[in-house]
Amino acid sequence: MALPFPELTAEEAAALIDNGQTVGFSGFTPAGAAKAIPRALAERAKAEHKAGRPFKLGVITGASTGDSLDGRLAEADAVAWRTPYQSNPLMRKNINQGRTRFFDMHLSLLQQWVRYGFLGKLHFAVVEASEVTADGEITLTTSVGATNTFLHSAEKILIEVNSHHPVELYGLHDIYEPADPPHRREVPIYSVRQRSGDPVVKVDPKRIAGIVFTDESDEVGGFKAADAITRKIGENVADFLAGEIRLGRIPKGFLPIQSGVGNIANAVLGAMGEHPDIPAFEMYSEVIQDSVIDLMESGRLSFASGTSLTVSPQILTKIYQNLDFFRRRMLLRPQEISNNPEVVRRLGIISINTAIEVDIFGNVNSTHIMGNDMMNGIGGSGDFTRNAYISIFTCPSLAKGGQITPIVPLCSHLDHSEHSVQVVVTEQGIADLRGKDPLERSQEIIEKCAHPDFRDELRGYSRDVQGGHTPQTLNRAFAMHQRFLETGSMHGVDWK
Ligand code: 0RQ
Repeated sequence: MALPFPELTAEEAAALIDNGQTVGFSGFTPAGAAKAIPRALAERAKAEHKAGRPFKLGVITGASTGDSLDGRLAEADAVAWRTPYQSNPLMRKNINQGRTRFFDMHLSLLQQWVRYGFLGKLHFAVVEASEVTADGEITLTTSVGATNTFLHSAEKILIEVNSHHPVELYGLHDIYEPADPPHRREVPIYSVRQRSGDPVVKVDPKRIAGIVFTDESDEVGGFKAADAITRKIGENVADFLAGEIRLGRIPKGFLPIQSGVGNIANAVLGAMGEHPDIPAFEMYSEVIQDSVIDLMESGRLSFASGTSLTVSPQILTKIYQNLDFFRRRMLLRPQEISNNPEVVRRLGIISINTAIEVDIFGNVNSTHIMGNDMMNGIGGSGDFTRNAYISIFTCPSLAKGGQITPIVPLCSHLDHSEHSVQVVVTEQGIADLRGKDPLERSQEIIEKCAHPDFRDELRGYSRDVQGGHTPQTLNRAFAMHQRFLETGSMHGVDWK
């Protein structure tokens, strides 16, 4: 039956959106991101700019997206402001050069901020779907992210119905949107596998301004194979967790895992899958990535709850060919539920995220390079870290060809404070910070996690400090960063 909505080209859809408006796009990582309409918006922006007219939008998504969204819009300089997370090189450049205002948000807060009106009026929701019905029931594709809230809050809706994704995706999603205070109740999730919502997002069909039919795959890149460093970091995390089971500090049946994105996270999951003392486990996380699927097939991972299925195209094909098998082992929730602090604390989730810098007292910088430049954003790392059963941060002990130590005297930007960070792991070893005061923490981190080439320099930093609770010297705290900015290396600081 033909749908009662205008069928538009991407260009016609883009023409409905005006300069200065705010758009909520589907997409959490490139998974499930709108593609055709943002590309057309970028072309529109270029044409408007050429004609001497302004054209910039407020852009909200679930998290990062792919080239068609962040890449093209950044290239066209079409983004006035952006939240909550991005990882595209062109978008990053615009942010760091001041062309796009970016505010970095905990991902679990985004949906309620949109509902509360903290981000102003949401003019359009532009979302990808695998199916939409005449009465406004929308089945999403490879992510939920914040899409259900965009659909509920926007004045008008544009939908890319993407036939690359089978309509059999119905049932993969669990859409639960909490009431807002003062009416909010507890989130009714008491186990990783529990469903508490609907398989579809329901909207008033009158708000659907048009549909664009497409057929294109997600723009998810592959992962680098684990190298010796990432493999060793993974093994150290797995050894630490196996030790905690042995000591009776983690239940024998294990607890759900949250794992960040990227190559280290992939290697950590791989090492956990191979460890003989870690039982088959569950994930309550944000992103379901390639390594998760491998572990599911080998029986090492029994269930994964996330908000996006961020897998490479060949893995997605495999999932679609065997959807019954995978649907019994995974589900996708909105990001305010996948990252919900209440649920993280209740389920006892073990969080594992990656740091750019860790200081010798256990503070973590996840977002900034040398204090100034934004990398990607805090993402979900804070949602999980602050509320985890055990919070772990990983990083290599050297960066930039050995000229930088990610273990520093004081972080050049703070995302996770010493109060939330419990364990730090590099390829050198494991620093367990629980129950340790600042002096003990600094010794633990330097001796177990720092690279041997930098240990003496780091020891030198607090050597002469007398008294006080935290051995910190304010006028020398950034001497290693300063040295790098002046010479291209953190080596050679004279502490006198
Ligand atoms: O630079 O790309 O120019 O080589 O930073 O570092 O080692 O490739 O690590 O890709 O895993 O990213 C923290 C950014 C790590 C990521 C971060 C340079 C390094 C390289 C990237 P190049 P790697 P990864 C929940 C979890 C925040 C969000 C989060 C992230 C580049 O994990 O965005 O945790 N996390 N989400 O060379 C200067 C240092 C450096 C440094 C590394 N100390 N100084 N440069 N680099 N350390 C999931 C979601 O929220 C989606």
